[in-house]
Amino acid sequence: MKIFIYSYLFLVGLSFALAVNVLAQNPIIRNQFTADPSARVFNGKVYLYPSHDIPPEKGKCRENWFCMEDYHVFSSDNLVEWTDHGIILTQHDVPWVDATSYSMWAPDCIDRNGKYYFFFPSQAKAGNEKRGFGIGVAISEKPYGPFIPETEPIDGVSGIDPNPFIDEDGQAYLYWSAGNIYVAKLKDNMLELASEPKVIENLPEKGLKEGPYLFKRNGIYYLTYPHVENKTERIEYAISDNPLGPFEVKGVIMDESPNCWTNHHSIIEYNAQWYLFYHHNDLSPHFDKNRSVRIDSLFFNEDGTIQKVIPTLRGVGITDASQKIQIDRYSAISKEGASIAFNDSNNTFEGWKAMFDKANAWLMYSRVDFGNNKFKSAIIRAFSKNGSLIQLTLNNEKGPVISHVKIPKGDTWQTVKAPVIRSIKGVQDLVVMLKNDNTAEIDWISFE
Ligand code: FUB
Repeated sequence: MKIFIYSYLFLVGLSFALAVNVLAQNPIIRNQFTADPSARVFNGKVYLYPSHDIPPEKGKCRENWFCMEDYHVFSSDNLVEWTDHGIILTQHDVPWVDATSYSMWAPDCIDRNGKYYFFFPSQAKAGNEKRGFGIGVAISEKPYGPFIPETEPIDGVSGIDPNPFIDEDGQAYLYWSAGNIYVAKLKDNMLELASEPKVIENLPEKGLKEGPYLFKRNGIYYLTYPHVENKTERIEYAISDNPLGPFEVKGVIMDESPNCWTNHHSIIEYNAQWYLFYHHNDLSPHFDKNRSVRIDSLFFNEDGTIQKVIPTLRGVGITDASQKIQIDRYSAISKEGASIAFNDSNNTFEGWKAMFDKANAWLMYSRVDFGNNKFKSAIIRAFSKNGSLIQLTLNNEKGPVISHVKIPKGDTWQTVKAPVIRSIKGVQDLVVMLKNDNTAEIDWISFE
């Protein structure tokens, strides 16, 4: 296979240059749009291979449609701090891809014999006999790239949303979608089909099905897929005792979500907990083709069926009390008087703030690690026109008070400090409550 040395050298440089840390709840990546998350555990770490949505520019992308030029990869060992390893592949690096199409849609990655195979769909160049969406493979020695693309897409496959799976006996399979969901065996080289593609039968007949993701647990093959049963996509699953089926539809993993037509997901087990990675348009509320990846925990029933996952803002993981605790990513909220809004609606990447406008309104943020009684002060970045009093408690709104923070009246944001008045140990839920009737806005809370 032809190797593109120049692309390789360029990507090596880029991978180092762009390695930065991002810290997040849901959505987990806050400095760019990310979608279609394929999460994988490689060498004890979680690697996330999402699509990279960008706002469609006139003359570049179709108006009001997906616009996707390249892929980044992210990694984490706690699901809270994510390292962006930079761009691993762009449409300009792939010989068969129409580099004016901005169609680098949902990818996935798998390892075999020390190599990482990155599967991605895109529009083939005009004149290519495999016009339309093809699925290509790019190979790397490392999970974070650089990835070297094959010169041609996989023969015999047309469609999107590739999902490779290797069974315990070493046989590899490729799932993908093109209205229906298809499967074929892959040869050991992971680059060619080893069987004729077949449509997976017994899935719902009506409504688009796409984004297949197959995993195996306790001998059961779970085929999970977004499906439009009503208006927008919801995530469903079917099970089988054979990766080629027949599958039996078992239920819904995540209901339709408001505002975002697509959902696309992956499911992994990491440190003895199962997680659902999925997307929503949190950072682009008025345009659902600019999406953001979220994570929530997923649980199985004893009989192997999957419990429905309710999307949360809080997401997963534990937040260190010395970090900026973004309480707008709350786990629970009072019935009245508390809400959230963007810090800057013209630049949603600035994140959110919590707003209180009624005495005793509160927000609860779960799983904050206070260590061993090491914090002496609470710090709040807040804004209050007429001055307000904020009370911090543990566990619930009536729980033990740990601090009272007086926010002086003012016309700008202020960072205010107040003493912690009791010993706090371990992982606790933090409750933030407004104690007077003046309004207050809070950007974040931290402890030192
Ligand atoms: O990201 C583009 C397309 O939207 C994906 O291929 C689908 O699964 C849907 O999420």
